[in-house]
Amino acid sequence: MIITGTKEYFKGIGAIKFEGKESDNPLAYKYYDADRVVAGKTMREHFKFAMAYWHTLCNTGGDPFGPGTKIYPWSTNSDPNRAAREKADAAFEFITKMGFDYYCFHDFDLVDEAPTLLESERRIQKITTYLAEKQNASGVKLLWGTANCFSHPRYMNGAATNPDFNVVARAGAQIKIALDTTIALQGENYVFWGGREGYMSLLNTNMKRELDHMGRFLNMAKDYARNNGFKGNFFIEPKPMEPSKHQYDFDCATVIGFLREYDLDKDFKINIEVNHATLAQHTMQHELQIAANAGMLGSIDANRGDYQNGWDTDQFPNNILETTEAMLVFLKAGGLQGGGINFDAKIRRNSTDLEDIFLGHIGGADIFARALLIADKIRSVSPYEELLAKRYNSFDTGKGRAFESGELNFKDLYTIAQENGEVALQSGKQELFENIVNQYI
Ligand code: XLS
Ligand code: NI
Ligand code: NI
Repeated sequence: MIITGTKEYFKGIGAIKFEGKESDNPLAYKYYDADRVVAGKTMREHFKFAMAYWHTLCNTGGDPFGPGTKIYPWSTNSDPNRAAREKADAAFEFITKMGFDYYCFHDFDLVDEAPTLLESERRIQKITTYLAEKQNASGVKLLWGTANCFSHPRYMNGAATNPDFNVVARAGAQIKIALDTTIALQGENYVFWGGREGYMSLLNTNMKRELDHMGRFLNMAKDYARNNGFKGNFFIEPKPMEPSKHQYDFDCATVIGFLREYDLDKDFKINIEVNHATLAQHTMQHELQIAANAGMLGSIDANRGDYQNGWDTDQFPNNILETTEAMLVFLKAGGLQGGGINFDAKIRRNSTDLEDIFLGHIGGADIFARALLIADKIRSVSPYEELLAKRYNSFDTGKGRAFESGELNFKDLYTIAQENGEVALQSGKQELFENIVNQYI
């Protein structure tokens, strides 16, 4: 059901429907068929597609070389509380027209930050009440909430890792309010992306102390939320750099080590973003696999980077090969734990039609749907899984099996190798694996 406010913002665009790949209608899904069952679940259940408030409703396209190019018809009101309600109306109109079930936000995406903490809290409480009504009316849910502890100048040296305790306390207050908001809106998860938790120069940084502070801070946040009824997951979103030169949540492997060191691994999982993976010199599928290995594959921020220029360009996903390889890991891991697919992506600065916001999201949903169908086929009808298992079958029986179950000692390896003589080469068959993927695309 489409939910508009008093004003319809996306006039002329109705519900986006599945029409199949033969359709020429740009405002229709070609592959995302929400109720189609793939590998035992509907596409809707697999993905839990979410709209990101910040890119979709707040970002007007400014870059270091010029101001925003988009004039959005919502949030032009000079009263911040009214502007927030208009933005929420636009948000729910968009989400329900897309047929998505979820959204995500930072605290100050919802409403502009006020001059004082108290006034900010009041503004957030007001818009929270309004959002709760919109959620009830539409059935749309909050996938995750978070706090923007990186834009305001006070956080220039970090939030939880700031060398000044007073800034750490301020970040704590802000995150307490963001947690209250997430709990009030029955948010299913809460995200920490440490935009400025890191450093610009190690010369002026006590790294050990800053990491200890972050560990303590996250434990305090977790305890507060748990004591106030939050049952969902906490996610850390790794990113190696930008805006800091070096960020502490560098990549999945680093985050897992951190969570285990500070005793947070039972409550925290990982929110993995495509463009952050590539900034860390990894593929998305590598990051998903690392998280899955640790049982921490929580959620996905879907976008894509630019393979020529490198930075966090947050473009809508459209790389079928990359997404198919990601979906192979996704399916094998049994999907996401608590999270969903949040489009942390923005249309280009020169994409200035309101329709472009729809086109970006439709393309993103379609690429995931298509990749899921392909990955499911590869796994269920091609020889892929069998070929992969075959590479390891020397561990399934005999000495290999004894090794895996810990029944051999190091000297046993020596004896076995002496008896074997030179080993025969086993081809890795990479080209065959690649051809199978291509065949099913
Ligand atoms: C920025 C991050 C941010 C998080 C939420 O690079 O992706 O948008 O997802 O704070
Ligand atoms: Ni993100
Ligand atoms: Ni990002």
